[in-house]
Amino acid sequence: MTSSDQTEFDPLRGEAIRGVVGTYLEGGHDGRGLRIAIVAGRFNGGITTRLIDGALATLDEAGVSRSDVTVAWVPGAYEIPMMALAFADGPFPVDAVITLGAVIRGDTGHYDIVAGESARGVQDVQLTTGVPVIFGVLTTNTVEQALERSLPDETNKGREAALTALEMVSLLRQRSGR
Ligand code: INI
Repeated sequence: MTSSDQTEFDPLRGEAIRGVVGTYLEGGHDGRGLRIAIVAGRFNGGITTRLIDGALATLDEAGVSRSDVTVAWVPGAYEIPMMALAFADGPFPVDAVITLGAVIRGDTGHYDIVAGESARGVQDVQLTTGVPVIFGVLTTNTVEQALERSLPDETNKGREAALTALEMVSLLRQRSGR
């Protein structure tokens, strides 16, 4: 048995738990009818664009209409929470916000501040508004690591962020009885 055998979620174990509790919730990935905002940092924009590509392809697969998707560029990861708040709490709130960015340690002396404040702000927005705001901001040591996490395949972190958005919307709707 490898360590990933032991650490990865096993659906069979999940089903066993479903059978022994009163209520068991799991989020789905049906995006039909959902309104989604993508807030992307222009800093390291070559990476961010690759993350947007991954997110859009995944939203397409899930049935989200492109006309229900808004993409907003902000200067960098530090500005992401402010724009996310505008989408989560504005006059026409979306169902979920996907934040995408790239903070690369090698390029910045204030890596910890930019990365940390971006993450903290995103969490603040989702907890204060109740709208899921997904943290798809890469925080890496090198450009190579950022490129590797934004490949045009199943491992793309923008794709992962989009799936997380769909799952959280689904879970929160089940919890609220919608
Ligand atoms: N913004 C990023 O998104 N990634 C970075 O790696 C980065 N670096 O290296 O500094 C970065 N800085 C800009 C920051 O997000 C703000 O836009 C800027 O500080 C103005 O508030």
